[in-house]
Amino acid sequence: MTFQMKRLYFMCLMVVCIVLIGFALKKEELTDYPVGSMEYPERAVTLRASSYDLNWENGNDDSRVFEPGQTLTLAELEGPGRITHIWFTITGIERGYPRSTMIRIYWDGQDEPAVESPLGDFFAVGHGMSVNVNSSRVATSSFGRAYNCYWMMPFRKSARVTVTNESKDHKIRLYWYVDWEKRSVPSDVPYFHAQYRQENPPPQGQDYLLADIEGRGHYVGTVLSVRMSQPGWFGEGDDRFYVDGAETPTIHGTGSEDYFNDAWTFRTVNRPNYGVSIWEGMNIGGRMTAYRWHVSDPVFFDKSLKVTIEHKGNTFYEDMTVVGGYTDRRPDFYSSVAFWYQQGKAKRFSKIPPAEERMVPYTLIQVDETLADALPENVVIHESPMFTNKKGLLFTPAKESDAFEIPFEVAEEGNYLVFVRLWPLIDAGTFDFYLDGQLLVRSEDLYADQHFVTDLKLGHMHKLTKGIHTVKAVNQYSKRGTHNLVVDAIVLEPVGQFEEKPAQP
Ligand SMILES: [Ca+2]
Ligand SMILES: [Ca+2]
Repeated sequence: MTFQMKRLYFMCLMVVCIVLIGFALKKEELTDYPVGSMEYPERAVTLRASSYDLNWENGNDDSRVFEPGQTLTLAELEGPGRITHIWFTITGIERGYPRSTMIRIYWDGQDEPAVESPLGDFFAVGHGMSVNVNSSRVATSSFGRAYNCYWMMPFRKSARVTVTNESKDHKIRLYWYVDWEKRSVPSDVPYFHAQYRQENPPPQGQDYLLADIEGRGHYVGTVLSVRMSQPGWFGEGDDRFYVDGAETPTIHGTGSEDYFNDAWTFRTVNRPNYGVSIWEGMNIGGRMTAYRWHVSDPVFFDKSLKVTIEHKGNTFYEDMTVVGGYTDRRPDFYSSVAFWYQQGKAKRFSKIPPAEERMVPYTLIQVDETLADALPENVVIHESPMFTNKKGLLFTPAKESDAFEIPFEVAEEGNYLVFVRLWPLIDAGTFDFYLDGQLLVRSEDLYADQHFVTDLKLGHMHKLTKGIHTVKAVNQYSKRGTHNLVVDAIVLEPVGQFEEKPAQP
């Protein structure tokens, strides 16, 4: 071999080596592509815990029934990994079941839950109500009966998701998905937390406490519900964030609706990172729920974080003159869920009250029982598991303007909200509703192709004397030709007293 040939041979060898190394590098790039985007996500094993029928090839029993007081584990996951999505649908008969049903999530075998909230409030709907929400982190649809959660929840060793039916008398039925990924998770990962608390009413002279956190992490969201016990406005309240033990607020807000990113009181609105799922106005007994996700603007803390909101506003005397323009004397019912990520085990700042204390006390008057021996013309008892006592009243008017009078007894004189608990159906008609002869709801079309019993609120506060009162439903023209009315019960919810106006000097 000549020297030139040797040199050529060596050069060829070099070229082959470079090409091979190039291929090797290229192959490496193909299997280890960039992280953090939809097109090139970091690889993981995708898994799901769901309520599917274990006899999945031949069965369709895809839900589980929870007896009163029963806790079921929906998912028991072995990490490391992260929960990426949770979906539920639920059927419950009890009035307010989204508040008597609790969700709890435990990380890494801890005996205390990092997430602990009534199901409805966790999904930005307070008061035990069911409404639709359309946000980036939680969304509900199907009249509030489909619940979706998109908070990312990493864990190192294990995750356990439970639901408890804290109703005393009623079963619930639940379908669920817990979607998750088995993947690597950094050793110092902060864990997702959510904690419910309430005060009825919050103390005078102190802000309402949303969160009192110790540790290192970042705050990512608030759900606040208020049920007004006086007419007027509760929401002059500033939001205040005290970072790492600061004695004065590190971050100051200007008012309740301002913190929830709206303006000049509330109205229902759905946005990705803020919204108002419930707003019933400034009337006595009016209910509100708002949410605010700090997704693009988390509040970081190294040692601790306290989050509060003022509960000051104005109140009216009975003659609608203003008691005070900036007072925290209002006896409103406040409840909230704080959402944050933090490393390690969180300090608890709340004890969950029993289910009955999470709702304003109410009385269900089962008119199918009180009227059973004296049913009016065109009214029959209608039996169905949809009703709170498995019975209701079915009124079938013979013609337009036929009326159904429903007498009910008030045991104690007081101020009340009055609801008719009814079942909208495909053969339901349109009705005017009166209380003691006063027209309060006009032309309510009760047609629905969905199956759930719900509350119809009759006006606002009513002063009711002890004794018999009457709800009257008057049939209106229905272009569909359907006329039925199905009533489960009359609901009485007490509301506060007006403040006494001082005598003029
Ligand atoms: Ca203010
Ligand atoms: Ca009933």
